[in-house]
Amino acid sequence: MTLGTPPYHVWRDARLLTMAVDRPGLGIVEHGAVAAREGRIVFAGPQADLPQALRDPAFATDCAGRWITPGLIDCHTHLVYAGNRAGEFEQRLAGATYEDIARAGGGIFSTVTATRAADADELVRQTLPRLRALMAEGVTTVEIKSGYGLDLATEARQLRVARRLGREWPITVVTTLLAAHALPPRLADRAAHVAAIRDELLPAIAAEGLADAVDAFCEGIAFTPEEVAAVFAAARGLGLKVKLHADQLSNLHGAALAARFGALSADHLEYTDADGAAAMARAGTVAVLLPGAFYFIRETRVPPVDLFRAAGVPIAVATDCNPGTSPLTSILLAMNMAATLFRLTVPECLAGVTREAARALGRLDDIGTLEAGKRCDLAIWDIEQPADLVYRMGANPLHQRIWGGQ
Ligand code: DI6
Ligand code: FE
Repeated sequence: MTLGTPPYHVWRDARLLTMAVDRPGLGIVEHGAVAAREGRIVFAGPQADLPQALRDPAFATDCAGRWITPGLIDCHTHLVYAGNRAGEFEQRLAGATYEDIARAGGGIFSTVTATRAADADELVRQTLPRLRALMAEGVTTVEIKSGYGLDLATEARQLRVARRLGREWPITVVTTLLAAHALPPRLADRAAHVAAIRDELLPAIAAEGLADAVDAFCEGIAFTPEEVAAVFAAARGLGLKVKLHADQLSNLHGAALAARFGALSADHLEYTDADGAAAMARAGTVAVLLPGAFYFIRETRVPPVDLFRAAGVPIAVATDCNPGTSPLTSILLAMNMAATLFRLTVPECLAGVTREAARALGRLDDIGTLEAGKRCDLAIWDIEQPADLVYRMGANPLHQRIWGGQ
């Protein structure tokens, strides 16, 4: 079939934020059109350049000047879990810190207990409202981590549920194993636990094809850089990409550690120093900023955005949706927070939830920009200008969401 052979579909009379790598800034096209066939973009650009073969009005939608962006990408979430930590939120309001609660056996462990007790259907039931909230704001790809099981059976169940959500709902799900998220309470032998993750859990998850990447939490209250390195070496040995919760609460040089393993991304990064930023730039590791967690735990140290800019580190923005430190299911609010709290520019915020988020998932060849050859994942917006998407709080101007051309 040639380019224009029906069935194809054209969204015309639109304004495009193509986010294309080879265009300046946001890659704006004022009088634009996007055409798709078999779920792929075959044309995105000025309407005047639309090939004759794609001009049949029977296959066109008039967008009436609305803006089209690539479908949004939330590249860091812990969406699949059971239970509720609102009580812990109240404890923190009364003065307890996140670390106090974690050391007292609460925090992550209360979610682990609830998640271990929930079967797959129950996990789906509890996760769906969060997934729907993201989809309602134009999210077409979401990364979902495990990390609330800590044992093989539960980590595998979380990842199977994540994969199932991707099969049953019109959204692309990318999965990440986060077995090295927390050390189980009353752990007798720390070294044996890390060895079990490395030698048993990881190979089993990889053999079932449940994880697209491996993550870890490198922190004083979690895993040491040496322990993370052991897990990462095993992951790389199994052909899995890595990413890291790095330098969130202190500087354990997690950014540089992630870079050393060629990580897709290093995430949080409030305490990252210049050496860490330089190492990330050399490795092409994306900085994933998570302003929801920064806000929710009332962190005061902001990630070194100027260092990332100066070093040329790509910057993405995500919700970090999780029950303990970022109960946030709005990617639009995450952009507003990244601008307000971290001083990202509007183009940086928009790139952070499209092109750079795709890069953070290792999927830039498939999603993240409006360019011929990519999946036709679109968000169509009732806005006057791109800044409206970042500026508002609590508004949802999504007009329509297209996933794989549908
Ligand atoms: N960093 C975080 O902010 C979350 N996990 C992590 O590694 C917190 C997870 C939780 O408290 O449930
Ligand atoms: Fe996280």
